[in-house]
Amino acid sequence: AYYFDEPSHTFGEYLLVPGYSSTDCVPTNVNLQTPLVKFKKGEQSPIRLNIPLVSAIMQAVSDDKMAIALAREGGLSFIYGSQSIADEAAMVARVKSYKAGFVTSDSNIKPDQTLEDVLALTQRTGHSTIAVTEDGSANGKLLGIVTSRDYRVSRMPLDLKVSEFMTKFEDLICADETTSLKTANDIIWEHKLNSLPLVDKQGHLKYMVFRKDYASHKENENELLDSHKRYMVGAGINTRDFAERVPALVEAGADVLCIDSSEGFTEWQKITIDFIRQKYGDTVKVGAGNVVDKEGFLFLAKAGADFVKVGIGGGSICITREQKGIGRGQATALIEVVKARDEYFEETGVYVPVCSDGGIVYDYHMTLALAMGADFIMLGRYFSRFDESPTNRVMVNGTYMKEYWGEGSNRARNWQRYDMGGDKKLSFEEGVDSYVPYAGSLKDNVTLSLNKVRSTMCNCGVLSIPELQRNARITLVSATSIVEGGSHDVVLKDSNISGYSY
Ligand code: MZP
Repeated sequence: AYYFDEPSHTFGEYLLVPGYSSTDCVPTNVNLQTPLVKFKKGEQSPIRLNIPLVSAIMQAVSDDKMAIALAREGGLSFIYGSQSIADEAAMVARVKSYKAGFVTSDSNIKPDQTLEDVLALTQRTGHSTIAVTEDGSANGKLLGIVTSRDYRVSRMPLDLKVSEFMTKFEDLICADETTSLKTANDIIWEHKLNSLPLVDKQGHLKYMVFRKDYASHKENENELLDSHKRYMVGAGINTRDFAERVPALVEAGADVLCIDSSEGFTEWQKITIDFIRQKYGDTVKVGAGNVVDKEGFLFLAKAGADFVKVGIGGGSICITREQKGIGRGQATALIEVVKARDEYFEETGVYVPVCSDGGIVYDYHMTLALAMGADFIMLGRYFSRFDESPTNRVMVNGTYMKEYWGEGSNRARNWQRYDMGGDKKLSFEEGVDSYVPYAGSLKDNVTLSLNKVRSTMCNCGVLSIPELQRNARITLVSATSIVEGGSHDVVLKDSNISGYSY
């Protein structure tokens, strides 16, 4: 047998050591954009995320509702594949048909009209206001009508800094459904929006007003000004029925696919990728995994994967390590795969993004995963706790919980995920059925978690994920210093107050 020199470690055994922070290092300046699929040196990834979070390919996590909520925040969901092809394709189609635009309050506007239609109409009729509805449809709950008192805003120069823009907020008056007049700022905070659209005299979308703590990067701004685009969505596939499933998902409009498997270093994955390349060339993007070492990464990168997912046995509901004795500490697996990705990039000029999948317990684990080189992070338990996850909210011993079960549990029976070419059934369980504490809305939680990530990045003196990957300084910690990291040697007055976020 071959013995690895080092024991394998988890995220909880590492800490980041702060670096020099200049006065520019403030959380609002942090850019969390990241590539999702492979690209050549000097080029940009054809699909990028505004935040480095994707939701797990699981029945208890990623349906169309979750996908819309997460896409709104700039991340992406992979709709679960352990359902019929027709049902999965229908979920994808529902996300794609959801319009992320804004509509006017004009009664001539029909629910199925696009933002372009609306703008054309406002141009013709000379409307000066735009209504913002909760779901972007004409029937949606009216959040507010934005107008400018004398259209002064349309004369503001485009290069105006967001901070300066904010001071001019009082010029903008808005009416909500109660028709009382409010400032744009009031509406933004009241409805927890990231931004509001502002229109010029002709009804053209001219500016976005951002929340004070919202990243003010030009790229973000531009992307939001194209915001009538449809939401992006991914979908899980397996190595058995890909010849039927892939065409249905592509037809439904999936932006990216991912082979969902507990073990990705297999010929089955290559056969699946080959099928996609033969049928669609590079136009259909597909990630592969999961792997935990250099060999696994190189195999999938050479097979043509658009990204590679890392992680075996670290998921919160996973008992693969107990059942089969395979796996590797998530941090060690990630560090080795990232090294292989960087060497592969040096040799071939092709950058294959790496996704760290599973095992995130504290918010700081997200920052650590990114610092260790992950381009984005897949989370199951984290998202399952929110209103938007597909599962029931139940009361257990006086506390609200959400159900969360593994794909390898008897409840999900996703045998294709654990398939090694045998019978079409789950031979034994590799996952559990569980509860997780209910945590409220996705938006509130993601905002809080990413505020922590941005803040830590500033402590490390970096303003982007690539900078974090290059400059982070990471230390292993001893078991004793892990104890030192929590509150210790005091009697807590309120047991809810601790470093533990969920
Ligand atoms: P976590 O975010 O809950 O820690 O982990 C989620 C990840 O666990 C998923 O993305 C998937 O890779 C993995 N998973 C899903 N089901 C099982 C199982 O039943 C599992 N064993 O390990």
